[in-house]
Amino acid sequence: MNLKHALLVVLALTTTLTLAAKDIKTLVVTTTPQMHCGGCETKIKSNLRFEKGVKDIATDLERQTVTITYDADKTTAAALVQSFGKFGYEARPVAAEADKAVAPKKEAKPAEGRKAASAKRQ
Ligand SMILES: [Cu+2]
Repeated sequence: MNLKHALLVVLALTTTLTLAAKDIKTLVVTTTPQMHCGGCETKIKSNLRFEKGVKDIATDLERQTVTITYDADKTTAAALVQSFGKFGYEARPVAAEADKAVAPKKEAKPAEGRKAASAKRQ
C-alpha cells in the first residue's frame, strides 16, 4: 500500500466516524390544545418539519403524543418545545411530567439537564 492509498483509507475512516457521531435524539411531547383529528396532526407536522434539526415527526392521536426525532447538534429539546408556540400550541415533554409539579413551566433548563443525563446513559 502506497502513501496515497493509506491517505484514502484514513479519509474514509474519518468520514465514517463523523457520520456515526451524529447526535440523533428523540423528544416526546403532549400538546395543548390536544390533537383531535388528522388535521391537527398535519398542522403540527407541517409546522415542525421546517424547524432546524428536525429529522422526523410521528404523531399518535390515541396517546396524544408527538415524537420528534432531531439532530442534537443542530437544535435542543427546549428549542423544539418552544417552536410549538409559533403555531399556537403548547408542548410539554412527556418525560417531564414528574418534575412539572416542582419546576415552573417554560423553564428551558430542566429539559437541558435531562438531555445531558440521557446522553450519558446512551
Ligand atoms: Cu383536528
